[in-house]
Amino acid sequence: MALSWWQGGVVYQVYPRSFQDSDGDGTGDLKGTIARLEHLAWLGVDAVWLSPIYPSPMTDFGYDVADYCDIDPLFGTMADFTALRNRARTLGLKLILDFVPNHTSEQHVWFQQSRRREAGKADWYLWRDPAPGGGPPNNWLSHFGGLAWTWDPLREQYYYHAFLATQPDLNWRHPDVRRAMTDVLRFWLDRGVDGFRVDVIWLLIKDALFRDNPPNPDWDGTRLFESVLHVHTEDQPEVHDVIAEMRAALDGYGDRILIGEIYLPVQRLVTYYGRDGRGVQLPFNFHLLQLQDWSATALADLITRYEAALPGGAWPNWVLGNHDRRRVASRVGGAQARVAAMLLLTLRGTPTIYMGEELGMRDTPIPAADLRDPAELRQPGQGQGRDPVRTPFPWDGTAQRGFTTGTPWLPIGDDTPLSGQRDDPGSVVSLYRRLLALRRAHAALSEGKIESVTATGPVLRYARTLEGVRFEVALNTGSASASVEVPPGTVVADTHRYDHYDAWPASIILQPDQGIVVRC
Ligand code: TEU
Repeated sequence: MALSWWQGGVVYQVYPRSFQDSDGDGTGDLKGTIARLEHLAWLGVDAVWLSPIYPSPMTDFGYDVADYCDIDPLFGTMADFTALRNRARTLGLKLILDFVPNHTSEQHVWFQQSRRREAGKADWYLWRDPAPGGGPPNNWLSHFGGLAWTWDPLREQYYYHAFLATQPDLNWRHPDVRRAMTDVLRFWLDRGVDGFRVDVIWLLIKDALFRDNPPNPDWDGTRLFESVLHVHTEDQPEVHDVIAEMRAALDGYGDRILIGEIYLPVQRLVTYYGRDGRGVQLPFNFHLLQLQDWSATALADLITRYEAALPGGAWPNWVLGNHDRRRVASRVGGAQARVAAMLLLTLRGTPTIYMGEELGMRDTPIPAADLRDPAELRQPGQGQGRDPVRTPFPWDGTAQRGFTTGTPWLPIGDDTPLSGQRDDPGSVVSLYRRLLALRRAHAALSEGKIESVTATGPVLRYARTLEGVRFEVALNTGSASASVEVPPGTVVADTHRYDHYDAWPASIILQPDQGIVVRC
């Protein structure tokens, strides 16, 4: 079957603040990103997703949008955006923007009008009177700690914010809000954007009766946000109606996509493909990223459960990291990160690579004085901090790793820079390039079936097949060697070697943390 670009291709997430600075202010920008897009083409990915670049007070680093239809001066201008789009096209890269529809910045004109009950926007946000006995309307909590309600002395009501008080939630039950936000999609579609990663799409609709969330019986008493079960503030049935309206905005623009950010169990996650496939084409599958037990058994179970849960015609996807979660090399260790890369790039479905994964980047320790992330500053010591996963990309061995000529907005880690890996066939980036090239060369890997998913001791096995072509993948998730039986064939990828070699019919001994792909 002819795959769409977002099915056969590989997505690469750029966190623009940390990718490349062009003007020496220590923060990445669009001109810098343009200068580095060649890296993505060299690596062999097919689409670039940019975290938000819109005007923003940056209280949540751009996820507090003050104007959905412009570029923040920190990153550049609309002309820079156009240049970036054109450069991406020249390099054969699709362009995906981050769309942040759940909430705006409190500095957005819409919120200022709403708090003054002006311009028909009185109900564009979630305003409530105090509870009968005074205080917040209910017990809803912020992802970033504390209550999700803030009193506005001007309007003399509380407003709801799932995140910071500077990020008031829009009222997605209001048709004018939905209309305004689909206009935003068309604004960028008209300017050549190929798709959107939709921020917190599973949170868009809240309970119409504003009922208290029930207590979490398993709460361990640490993070307040986990003290309740968020049954009235996420995954509401009506959300699929508003997603279908978003999806409809893409109609008429050709092969454009929505990727939904959704942190839900598999059985709920797959409902976001929507009724009759009118949901998002790719509900982000974060289950590799969240897997606590990185073992062959747990991985085999996850792959099997996810594949079985997919509705007919739904296209899978896999992710190892993003700008909010610990880096995979820090979660599973540097050696296993190579195995994780082979897993990500040989599973069935669209992979998304988070910038720096291809270098084996680890979480960067951040001195307390340099912490920037409100998720950490408001919940200190609770493992919510994201600064360590957002540090600048190390391009070369110069003082600031080629990222900036100024002082970087976050400290730069000690990972081996690209310049130290490019020409080393045994490096992590060379492994990524080989695996990406293998995917691109063989439809069995980009679109083939996945079958025979098994775990034998520490070894995860599965096959990818299409029209008589078969690849066997064997991944040793353990720290001891393990023998595996593979059919006669050629090892075409190996986490520990970069040449092709014969796979004998007898058993192969996989070294600890070794993975192989055999063309049978
Ligand atoms: O993250 C939403 C989300 O999943 C939160 O739980 C997030 O993981 C947060 O880091 C919790 O500490 C999206 C964006 O990816 C994130 O960067 C934003 O801060 C957030 O929404 C608000 O827009």
